[in-house]
Amino acid sequence: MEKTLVLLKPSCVDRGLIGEVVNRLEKKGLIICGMKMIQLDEKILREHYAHLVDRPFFPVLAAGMMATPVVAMCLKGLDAVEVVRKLTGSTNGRKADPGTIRGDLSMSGSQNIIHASDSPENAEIEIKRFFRPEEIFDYMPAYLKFLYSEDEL
Ligand code: IDP
Ligand code: MG
Repeated sequence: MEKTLVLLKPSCVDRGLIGEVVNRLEKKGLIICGMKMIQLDEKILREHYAHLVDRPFFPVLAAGMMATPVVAMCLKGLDAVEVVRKLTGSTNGRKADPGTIRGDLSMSGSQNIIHASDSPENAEIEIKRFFRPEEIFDYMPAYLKFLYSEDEL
């Protein structure tokens, strides 16, 4: 089953929205296979946001991501990467569709609640960036046969 990496950003943690976002992901049927709170630093953020390091907003982004600890989650499901990106919504909370996490919970293009891997390849890299192998738990929930039909599994 495909895995993806989510970070609940300081905008989520500080505003007391961890439960709200975890609830949405759980209710959708994503299986939580790793979850922990961590304090990010400049080094890991330069790696994680390598595609943005040269952008003028990077210092503000990095400071925002270090403002509180974040919650890192590894989620599992069929097409988990695409499903979580859809639940997440587009980058700017003011433009994200209502019904999405960002569209419902954020007013910002930077303080936008959640990070979600954008491809299965990046998900693998990002899961390794934030979790040691022994922190990922590959169990299957008892309700699996009610979450998917037999021919999907
Ligand atoms: P994504 O989170 O929707 O995948 P990316 O382009 O990968 O968007 O950007 C990573 C993060 O960098 C965004 O979630 C947001 O927090 C921040 N960011 C992206 N573009 C801007 C911008 O133009 N201004 C300020 N922050 C930005
Ligand atoms: Mg991205």
